[in-house]
Amino acid sequence: MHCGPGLANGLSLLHNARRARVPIVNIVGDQATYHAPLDPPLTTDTEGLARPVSAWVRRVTKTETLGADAAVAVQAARKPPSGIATLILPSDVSWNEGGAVGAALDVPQPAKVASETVRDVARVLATRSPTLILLNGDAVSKEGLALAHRIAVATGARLAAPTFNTRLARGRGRFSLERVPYVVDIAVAKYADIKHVILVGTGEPVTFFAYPGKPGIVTPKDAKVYVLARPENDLVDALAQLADELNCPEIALAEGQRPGLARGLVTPDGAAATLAALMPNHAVVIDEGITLRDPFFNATANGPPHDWLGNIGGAIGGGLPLATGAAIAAPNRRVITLTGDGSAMYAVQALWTQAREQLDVTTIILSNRKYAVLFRELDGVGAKPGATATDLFALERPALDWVAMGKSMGVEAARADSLERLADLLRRSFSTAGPFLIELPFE
Ligand SMILES: Cc1ncc(C[n+]2csc(CCOP(=O)(O)OP(=O)(O)O)c2C)c(N)n1
Repeated sequence: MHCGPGLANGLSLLHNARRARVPIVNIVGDQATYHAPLDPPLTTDTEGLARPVSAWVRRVTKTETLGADAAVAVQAARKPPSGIATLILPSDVSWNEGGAVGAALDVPQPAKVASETVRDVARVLATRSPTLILLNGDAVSKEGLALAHRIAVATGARLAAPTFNTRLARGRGRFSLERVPYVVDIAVAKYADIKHVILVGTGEPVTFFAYPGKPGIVTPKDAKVYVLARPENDLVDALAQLADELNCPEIALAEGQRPGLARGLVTPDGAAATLAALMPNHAVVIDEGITLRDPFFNATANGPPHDWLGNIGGAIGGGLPLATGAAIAAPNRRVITLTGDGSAMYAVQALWTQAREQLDVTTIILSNRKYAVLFRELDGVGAKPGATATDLFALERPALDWVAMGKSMGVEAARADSLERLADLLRRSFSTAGPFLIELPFE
């Protein structure tokens, strides 16, 4: 990143990466050591900007130590539960002679959970009183999910992922998992009978915002909370230990029916079924669908195997850049981005990177031409939108032309006004290398 202001430009999405515990070494080039005191225009408190999103921050001061400092940055980023290591690199430190390659440093393995903790949690589950097991991180990998389902079947416990997940293994061959509903009243009603909550790599189910007169945690106040494992622990091992402790039998995976193609007018359920019917094996789905995300999540549960990457930090605009990163990291997998039209505007230049790098990304713009969720949020606090709020949350004055937007950045793009057309465009994109954008209008 380019000095403090360049870092500032990325902060909201680095916030998401921090919340998702993504290991990142973030190199911020900065003014030369002897130039900074002259107060040139890009001078700012770079460390101060970096700190809230970083697990580790260091300004390199000597060329001789640069290699070793970089090795510490890699180690800091990967140390469980992993995070962002920011390495600030003044230009003279970088251009001077005398740099040396630093030796790679050991990265500790995630700590295993103590057997007493496993026994305590097993005792709770053995009572068979209504229990919710909340899972995230590696606990929602294919392996983690299989273990969690064994435990659930043997004990009658219910399973859920938080409303927003870092990366969830889904589709054929994986046990499915529901998410804690976003809407407070729905979530509260769903978990009203829960007596125990067991946390595996996540925190309690906190609502996105406060709402007057409503709880901030959706499980009942008197439910007892137990931590089986923290994010920095070996979560799959913790579940394996628990399954052993409870002698949970092996279970078979019951496969659901893959949705078929839907026809006619574009509806959320129809579009979701069409995507589930056509998506290729081992796709990576990026979920920034905001108010339209649930139908896609539900329909794809019985689709081919895929990974589902959510926006765990809540800062919108991460969808297109996250897709760009995923496509670079997994070049043999199709990346499918589901994004609200409002969210897609925040870092729309990621499309240009996708074109430049010829990344296999299919972007589906869920174009409802408004910030729909903000109307729901207003309703949640008991406010009625007046003319100003209604106008402010509308994305219609002027309307966004997503086909032109994609093409202007070198991404082939088309609009799907029917589900048949959506199916045609998806087929075309999935069988052609490089990025493609589909504008999908919703009422
Ligand atoms: C960085 C950031 N800015 C603003 C917000 C507030 N915000 C949350 S959702 C949203 C609008 C999303 O609109 P869109 O992507 O079109 O989805 P829709 O609500 O229409 O489904 C806004 C502005 C936020 N969460 N993060």
